[in-house]
Amino acid sequence: MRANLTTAARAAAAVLLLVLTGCGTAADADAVGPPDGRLTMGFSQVGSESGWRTANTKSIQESAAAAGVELLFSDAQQSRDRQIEAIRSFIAQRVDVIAFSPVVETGWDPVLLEARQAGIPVILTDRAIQTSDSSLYQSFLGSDFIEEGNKAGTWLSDLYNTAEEPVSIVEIRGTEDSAPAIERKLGFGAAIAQNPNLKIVASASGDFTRAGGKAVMRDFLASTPDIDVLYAHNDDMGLGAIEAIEEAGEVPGEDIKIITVDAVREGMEALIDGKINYIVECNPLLGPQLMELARKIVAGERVLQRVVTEETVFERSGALAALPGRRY
Ligand code: GYE
Repeated sequence: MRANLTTAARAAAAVLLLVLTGCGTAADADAVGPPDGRLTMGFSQVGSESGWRTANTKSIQESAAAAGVELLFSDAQQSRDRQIEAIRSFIAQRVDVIAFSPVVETGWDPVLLEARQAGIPVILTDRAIQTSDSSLYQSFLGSDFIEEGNKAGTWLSDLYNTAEEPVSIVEIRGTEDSAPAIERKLGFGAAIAQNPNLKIVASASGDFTRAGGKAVMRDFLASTPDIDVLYAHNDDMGLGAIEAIEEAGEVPGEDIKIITVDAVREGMEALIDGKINYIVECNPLLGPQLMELARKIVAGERVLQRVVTEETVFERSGALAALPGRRY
């Protein structure tokens, strides 16, 4: 269904969702806050695969400390099974609230039911899940990945709007079955469909890591003639691909135009150096909003079931102006 929704329809659906489910509160009647006043949060992180993730982890840890939240932090190294184990252990420790960034979209209902049965509210951060029962979590805080993909594709369509020849695009996707990989692909595909010259000629997953991006790009360069554009679902994979492109004797940013997502420091530096041409920002600094949501939920206050983070896009001039003030 997601694939067929227009932006307007999605916006309307989001408003409806807020009206219908904006009453998410803690899962059981006695959830009126921790007895000692100090809130304990179990947080299951995806891993440490990228610069974005490093900045996200730091934001969550620093915000917990600043908010006086006791944080039980667990790194799942990109494994759903390890995340489920971590969530079970948070339930066993009777934390006040569980937050997690789901590595993939599916497979969460059983453990979320266990959390509900234990009366522990759950917040999703960063990545969404597919579930038949969205009341299994109280709120989802994170980016609109379809919109991010759309921004990338729209920029490219405009860049080649007078092209008369086919433009060959290769795509390096994020982790298989993860929300950002699925949705960044969808949003990009919808936007480039406006320009019939733009064609994705190869697409593979680089698992959001630099090594993965490099390996995939090496394969593309060996198997796919005349690549014009690389669209990488994050900066790290783009940076790995740049190494492969340079090793093959081509000039990144010139021979092959490069678009990435995230806008972490090293990505922005490559944009300033002309090796990346365009970056769609994805904001990792979710910590302060997460702590605020947790506090409200545990206190039994109403929260929105969807909180979308604000983001922008960068070309070289914007990166030059923004980089000195950036924290990651
Ligand atoms: O873009 C990527 C990371 O889920 C938004 O995960 C996150 C993505 C981010 O590995 O760098």
